[in-house]
Amino acid sequence: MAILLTHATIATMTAGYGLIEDGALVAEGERIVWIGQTSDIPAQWQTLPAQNCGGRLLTPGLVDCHSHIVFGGHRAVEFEMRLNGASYEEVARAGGGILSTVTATRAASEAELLAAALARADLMIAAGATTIEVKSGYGLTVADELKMLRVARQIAAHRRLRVVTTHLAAHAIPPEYKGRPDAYIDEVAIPSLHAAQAQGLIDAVDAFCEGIAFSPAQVARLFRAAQDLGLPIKLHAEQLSDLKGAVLAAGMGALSCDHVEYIGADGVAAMAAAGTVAVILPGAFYTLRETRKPPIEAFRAAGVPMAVATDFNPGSSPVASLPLSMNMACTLFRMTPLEALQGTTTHAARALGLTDRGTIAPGQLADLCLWDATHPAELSYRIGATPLHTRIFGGRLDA
Ligand code: DI6
Ligand code: FE
Repeated sequence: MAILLTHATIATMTAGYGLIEDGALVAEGERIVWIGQTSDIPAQWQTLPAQNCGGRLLTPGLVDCHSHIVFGGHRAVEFEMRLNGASYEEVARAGGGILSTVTATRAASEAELLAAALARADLMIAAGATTIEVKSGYGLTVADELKMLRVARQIAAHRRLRVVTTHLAAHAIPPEYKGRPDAYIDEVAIPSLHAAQAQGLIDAVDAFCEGIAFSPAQVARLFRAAQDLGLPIKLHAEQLSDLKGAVLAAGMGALSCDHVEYIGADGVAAMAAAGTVAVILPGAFYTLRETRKPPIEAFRAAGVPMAVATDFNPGSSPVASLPLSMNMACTLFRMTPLEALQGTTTHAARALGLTDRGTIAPGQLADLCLWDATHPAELSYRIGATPLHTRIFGGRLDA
């Protein structure tokens, strides 16, 4: 099956926006086979029934490279606690936070988790996502981490969405391992990693390197086990303090370091040297009313590619929308609308180690978004309204 789109303003996202005015695109099967000017469509495709885009903006389908959408329950009560003055760390230390979601996730059946995750995936799709990353990390036993990962793997069978899964057993220390994080790494994190890889459930390995979670030495041990299995690594680094997780992760060749509000100059330099992507998560910054911003100017100056993601999770970032995250990245962090769109297309794909999406070019997957917009900056500019007109997934328009 082939499709022909005509009269689109195409942001190819190759070299800046890479705008093509009055552009046209042909996809055959899942792939883009031609792009150019509407006036230059090669004869072999001129007879295809054309979808006239009426000048609308066509971008790559958005890529959300950091989410935690498989979980039980919600955390609205904790939201209230924090508004009454408790910090995220205080809530976590009081047994709330991530651990309350762990209790709800352990109690939920696979079918319940899947139904809830699909409802969240629908929100992401409605805001323009065509690829999402989904992490485990609310099970914290071997069996419950595997349960979460099986659910994450099932999402793509039920929705027109590509899903990349990440093992995040090293997300928090469960009550039964309180004060024994090393034992948790040895008895749960590493065994669940081996089992998940053996069952084909994971594409990458992540950890939370923080005072309330795991030390760089513990993370390094897990990452060595990941690399022995041939899996790429990434890290929740420097979200609340500077433990030098980014120096560690970049030094081991990580795909990305995420959050990075508290990163130092050494971390930025290590990421630049390794080509590690900085994943900017303004939804968590906003929700936690953080004040320390990621060093956007330093990343820019060092040439560290920046991605923008939702971090969709029940505690620190209950947001499904990439365009809203782009708006926050611009308004809160002074990223430019071009950087924000690169952050949810080409750089987000790179953060997942993927080169077949995130730009519009022949050979790329025909995952695209057509927007009720004419300039790419409109995607970052609007607040709360998603101007998505039509999503194209694998060369087929959404119904
Ligand atoms: N940092 C975050 O922002 C999420 N995980 C993490 O390590 C929060 C997860 C949660 O609060 O449930
Ligand atoms: Fe996260």
